[in-house]
Amino acid sequence: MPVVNHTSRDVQFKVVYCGPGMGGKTSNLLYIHSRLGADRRGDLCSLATRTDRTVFFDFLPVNAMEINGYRVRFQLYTVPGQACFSESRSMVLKGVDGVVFVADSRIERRQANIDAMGMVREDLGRLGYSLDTLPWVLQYNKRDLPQILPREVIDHDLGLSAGALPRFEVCATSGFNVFGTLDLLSRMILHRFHDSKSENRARTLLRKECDVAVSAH
Ligand SMILES: Nc1nc2c(ncn2[C@@H]2O[C@H](COP(=O)(O)OP(=O)(O)OP(=O)(O)O)[C@@H](O)[C@H]2O)c(=O)[nH]1
Ligand SMILES: [Mg+2]
Repeated sequence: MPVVNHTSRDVQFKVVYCGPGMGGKTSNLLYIHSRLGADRRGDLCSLATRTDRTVFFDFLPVNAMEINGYRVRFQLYTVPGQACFSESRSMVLKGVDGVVFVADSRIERRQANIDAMGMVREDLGRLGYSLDTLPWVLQYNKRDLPQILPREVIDHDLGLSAGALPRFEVCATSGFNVFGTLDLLSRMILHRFHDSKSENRARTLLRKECDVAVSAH
């Protein structure tokens, strides 16, 4: 659910990157942080172990645009992929407006993808959300590596039929399709916001501009 502040003229949407441990969630945020100028984003805040495993979340605020005096921001979070951090995931997912599921394309991570999708659905369900209604995008990450699963196998494993769900082949470390993912998801979130019944005033203000979303340039 977006946070709309009419006093500070601010609309904030929450985007959460989910998926298996070591799949590339933090790498997405690192790349976005490295490519946006300081006027377009805040500091990247990460809480990780010494081996760079996320234990609570990563957080990166991104300024998308200003419309009629309202600043639109996307708050990007990652959740830890490790099963033991379920509580962290639930806290971060509270109030989510859109999800990026970062699947790891490596053959040996096949079961990890399945488990992670199960956990995301469970974590969202506990909060009263569902991937059936939330805007979300699938990333097939690590497409630069040899020995990767065909996209169709990942789709099948995750229970996804051929359909309208947006999917991107990604290399999070080089940045391939990282902004493509965020740009599309932010458009989906803005369209949904426009169609929703709440926050009429901000909705009207954002209406004409909801095709302008997040890109690196
Ligand atoms: N070759 C390759 N390596 C990647 C890619 N994306 C991430 N990595 C590497 O995979 C490892 C894990 O990436 P992270 O971004 O830390 O993964 P994470 O999903 O945040 O992991 P957790 O915080 O443990 O849940 C790092 O060594 C990254 O450099 C990719 O597209 N290609
Ligand atoms: Mg991480």
